[in-house]
Amino acid sequence: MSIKKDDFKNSILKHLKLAGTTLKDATKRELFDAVSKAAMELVMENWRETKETYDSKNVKQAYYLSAEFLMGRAFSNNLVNLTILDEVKETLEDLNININEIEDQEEDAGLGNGGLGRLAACFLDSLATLELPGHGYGIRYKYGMFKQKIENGFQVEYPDRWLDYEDPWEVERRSEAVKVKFGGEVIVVKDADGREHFRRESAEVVTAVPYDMPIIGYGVKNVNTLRLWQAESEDGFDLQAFNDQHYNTAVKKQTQAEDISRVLYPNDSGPSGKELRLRQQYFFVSASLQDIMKKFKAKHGNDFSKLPEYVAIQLNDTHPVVAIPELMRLLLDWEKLEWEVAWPICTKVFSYTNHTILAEALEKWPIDLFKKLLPRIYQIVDEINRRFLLELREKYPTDWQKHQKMAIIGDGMIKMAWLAIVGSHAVNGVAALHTEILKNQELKEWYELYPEKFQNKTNGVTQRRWLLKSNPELSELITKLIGDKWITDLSELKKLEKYADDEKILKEFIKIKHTKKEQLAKYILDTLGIYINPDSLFDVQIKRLHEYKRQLLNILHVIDLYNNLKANPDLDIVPRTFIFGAKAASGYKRAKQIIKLINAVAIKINNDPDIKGKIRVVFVPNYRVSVAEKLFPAANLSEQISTAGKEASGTGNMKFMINGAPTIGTMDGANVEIVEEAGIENNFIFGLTAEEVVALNSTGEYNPWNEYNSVPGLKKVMEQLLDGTFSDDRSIFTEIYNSLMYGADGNRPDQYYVLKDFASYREAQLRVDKAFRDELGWAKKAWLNIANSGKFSSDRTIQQYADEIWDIKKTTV
Ligand code: B1H
Repeated sequence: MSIKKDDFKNSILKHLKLAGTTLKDATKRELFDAVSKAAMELVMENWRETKETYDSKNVKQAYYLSAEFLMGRAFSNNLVNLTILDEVKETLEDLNININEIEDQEEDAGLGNGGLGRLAACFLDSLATLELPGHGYGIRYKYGMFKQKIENGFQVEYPDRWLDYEDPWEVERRSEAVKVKFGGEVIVVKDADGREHFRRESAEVVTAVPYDMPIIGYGVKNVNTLRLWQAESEDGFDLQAFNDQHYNTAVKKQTQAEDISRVLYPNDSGPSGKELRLRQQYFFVSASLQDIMKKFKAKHGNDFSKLPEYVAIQLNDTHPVVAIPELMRLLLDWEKLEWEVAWPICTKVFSYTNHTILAEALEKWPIDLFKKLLPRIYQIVDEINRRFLLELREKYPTDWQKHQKMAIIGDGMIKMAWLAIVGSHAVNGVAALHTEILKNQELKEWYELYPEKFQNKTNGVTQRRWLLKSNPELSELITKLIGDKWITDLSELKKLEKYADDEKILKEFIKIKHTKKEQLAKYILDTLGIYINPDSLFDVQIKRLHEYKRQLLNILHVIDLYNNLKANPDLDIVPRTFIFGAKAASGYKRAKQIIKLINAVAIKINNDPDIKGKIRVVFVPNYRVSVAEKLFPAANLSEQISTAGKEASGTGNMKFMINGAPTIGTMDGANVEIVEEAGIENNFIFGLTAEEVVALNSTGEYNPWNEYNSVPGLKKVMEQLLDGTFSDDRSIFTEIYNSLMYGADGNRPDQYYVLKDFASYREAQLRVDKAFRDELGWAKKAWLNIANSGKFSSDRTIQQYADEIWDIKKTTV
């Protein structure tokens, strides 16, 4: 689309006027609101037309159910996708307004933890851009991912008050609110035909109010919808109790209802098992399914056999899996279908994505809790389980162990992943290696039972946000060389390969990388007061803090390097800046200790004059989408060093790649495919393979003391965790030390093989150091990574979901 600058300007002025202010008096936030609302006017028409088109063409639509959507900022991204960013920028310049300052008024929509939530956001962008009828359903958390501050080297969490100002990019749709019931009693009534009817008595009723965000396709008219539900009490507060001066009682019901959408659980890859979490899940799932059914019935009446022809529902991990019994409930209790009719409808509608094999992240709910909160849903799960076990017994008549292992209900728990597999027609992993591990190890018996359900869908990222928007300088160079088709077809980047030996082009690329590094250095100086040298190698690890991701391996290597520099101040190394960004789950003690260690090492090294600035360590607090947009383009080296077999895919690895940062990493997750595409010679692979990890696990013979005693320098590094080198309080890193050397919390010593991989990692880092000295040689590696990153567009991923799972079709508006 294109805009008339005068019209847009007048629209901005109109919105300022409606807000009771003027161009002269408006605060930056008021300007942000006015400009956003002016843009929203352009969006609204396409949004309505999109709904009408999908409706009149009667197309199948997909719904992505996810407890998390890590959207980040909407402003610039939406202007980019509307293809009006430059015009808006000029319009604002005419008004003496700097667009960057306006952009910075917006809080990130941090409604997710990390990769899983951000993947959902990238998928929505791709759906709209590919003109596919696909939408998101989730929760409008009042408080998203907590704000992280570093105080005295420790992480401290503060609430994320992202909704303090009204969000101009969302539309409240109160008239489409629905009710969700919890608890109470299930009353069974038999009718004359002997059919059972289920009614609920004395349930707690919560109102789900939808708020819609437009998902704008790039350069097309399609505007899809992200619908987020907010929980409210059905009838406000209890006026009677208020009149009787029982204030707490008066608002209790209200508070209890609002609690449901109050805050995102900040546990990446590890659920909480708490009742409120189950309430959140059922709340948004029930509201979404009621919404989907309402739309279906308005269009197709009561012929529910047609539901799978018009509706596909993707379950993003197990968090929304209660949708399977909930749809059964709607079909059985509300629509009076027979079980045998309803069940195949369900399995055809649902498909399930698994995002992790970490045992602690596999959701299970205690039967008692589940039954109390969702009595009718429990009955249905029980029946699903009963029927499934019959099927299993038929197939494996005497294999009791298998029956026990695969039962949906067992050991006092409801196993949500099992329910997901039984109730879906497709189950997918998120990278080739991950899917193989699911098929051959974690879900082996399931794969044997239902081989036809299993698929791989390697993750991807949207190049609109992660290249076009966040790296306009590199985008411009690419477009100059190969045209702009890559924006909607990333495989076009392959055409860059022919410039891999073109010195002039590589130098342009080097210059751009330097510009992005200067911009990041300025941001870090402005926000943290820390100077970093843009000529040093920017070595970046940004992701959630988790032991399996091994930030610890990275920082132990930094300590070793520091020791070597202290011993030999003239050591010839490439100057490096080690950059970290990571939030730890609030209750994850070890992760928080590792953050403290990184900060302690940073202070020690950055203040040591002997080091002469050769190495620097920076921990960027409050890592989030908007900061990621500054970090990826500025990176020289991408740290992807998880214990092999543990990182299902990773998506940060892809964002580095498309911005020209080679990977130092293990053969894990999508790293395997990155190396396959870009060449092992253009990346730095090290460490145990997933198979070797499995083998080591099973022998139980690994002993970290062997590495401790034999790998040069390692003993010293480990001792420094205890001897006060990095902290006056000698005790604070003991637990890290103990977990590595003795094991903790019932785990084996060094369960993530940090010491085991240390030597191999250091050797890979030496290869990096050597390669980086050859400026053009390095640029060529980086360039070949970019040229071969086509596969990692979420457009490719989404087209595969559309073709191979959902069967939805491109629908042009
Ligand atoms: C991933 C999660 C996750 N896998 C539970 N699992 C959560 C699990 O709040 N919870 O309860 C939150 C998140 N997140 C990530 O998904 C994987 O670790 C990455 O490897 C993968 O790239 C990403 C997207 O598929």
